[in-house]
Amino acid sequence: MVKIITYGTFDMLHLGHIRLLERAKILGDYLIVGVTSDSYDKSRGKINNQQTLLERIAAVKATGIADEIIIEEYEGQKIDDIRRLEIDIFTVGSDWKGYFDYLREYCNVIYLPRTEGISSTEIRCQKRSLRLGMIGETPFLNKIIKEAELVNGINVVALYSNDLSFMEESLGKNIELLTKDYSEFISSVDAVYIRSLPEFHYSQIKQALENGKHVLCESPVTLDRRQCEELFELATNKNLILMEALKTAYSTAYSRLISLVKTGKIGEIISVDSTCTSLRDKDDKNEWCSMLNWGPTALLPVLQIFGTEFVECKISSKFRDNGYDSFSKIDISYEHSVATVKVGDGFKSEGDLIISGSKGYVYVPAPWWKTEYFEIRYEDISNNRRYYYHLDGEGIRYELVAFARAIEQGWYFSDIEKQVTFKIAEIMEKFTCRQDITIIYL
Ligand code: C2G
Repeated sequence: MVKIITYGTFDMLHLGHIRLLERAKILGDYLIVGVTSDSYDKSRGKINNQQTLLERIAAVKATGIADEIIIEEYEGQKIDDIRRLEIDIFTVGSDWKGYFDYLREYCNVIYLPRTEGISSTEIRCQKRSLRLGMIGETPFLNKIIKEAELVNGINVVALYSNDLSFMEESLGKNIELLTKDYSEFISSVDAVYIRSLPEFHYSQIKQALENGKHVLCESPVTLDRRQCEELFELATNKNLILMEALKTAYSTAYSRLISLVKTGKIGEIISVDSTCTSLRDKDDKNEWCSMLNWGPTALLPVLQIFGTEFVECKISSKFRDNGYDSFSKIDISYEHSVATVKVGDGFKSEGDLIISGSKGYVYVPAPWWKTEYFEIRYEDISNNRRYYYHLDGEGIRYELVAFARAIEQGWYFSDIEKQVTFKIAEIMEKFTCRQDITIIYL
């Protein structure tokens, strides 16, 4: 019996896939198909899958061509499978020609003609065509444009801005509409991404929602808790998506570490120490408060681990003449735990995250907010564990994928709990109003 194996994602199963499977089958007697897992696909940069692993397996099974289906979960698995399953022939489409020649050491390798004119990417782009508009004046928007190019079906078509000087010329020329006319802007998009000064967020979000547009807005969503709650209620009432853009929350490594500490891996958690600093580019006109710039990110693990009901919050800040803080230290006390958060764009420190527990601690090296890697360390270092989850583009593309998916399905499982979003708005409100919070002036 001649055993053949082939592998693929098989997202949105189409004629090209089916032809490949049919041709693979007639190379021998028994065809095994390896379907890639979601995490493996994400680790190799395939972030646009529309279907889950189970849906993709079911689709391949329904063709009736495969004699056996396995899951491909890690790089190098092919060698293990070929040896374990005593495979005679490995085959794959000709778009991979040469890439798998190393398998010739273990079996025959045959590249089959790829079916031209059809691909999962094209099908996804036809299925989803989200016209995204951007609001803001910061160079960060260039990153959004670049990252959006990697998300199937999202097209940045318009920019509403009072100052276009930040825009990279090569990127700007691909945007159909650069305008200061809001009505022209809002009528040309399906959804907006907002990265403007936080004091403008409330009105910009409200205007977009009232125009029936979905919103992805950088954190803090507002500088007023009540307004924040009002906007989320408005979005719900209008069946629109309002999502907080805080890219750290969408990175695999970060979300896995939060889940791990909640399983009790390091025992009872007593403290979280989170630092985020980056010396501001002196000619960056968008000078912000360090607290507004870094506070939401630095506070995220504290609020997600300990919750939003703390006993006391005290902030020690060094302020510039213009009233913006160049450095702030936030000391938060809970009933049975504490947290220390340091943020600054005028002072530099080690941007790590340390979560301390009764059995061990989590160490996330700088810059922890765009981490791919963290360690769980114990008294007996032989028990230490290291975790690595590949991260492309700081997490922005995963955030855009989550936003596009939320719009498609009409709801979303938020990577950031709403109470956390509201609490961030509340803390920022108290800090900027210098009210109802202890502030020590350094
Ligand atoms: N394919 C094809 N014609 C197309 C599209 C895809 O013949 N129009 C083939 C691919 O060459 C591949 C299989 O169908 O052999 C599955 O394609 P994908 O689902 O895109 O997955 P891919 O990542 O290309 O699979 O490790 C091997 C890879 O996983 C191969």
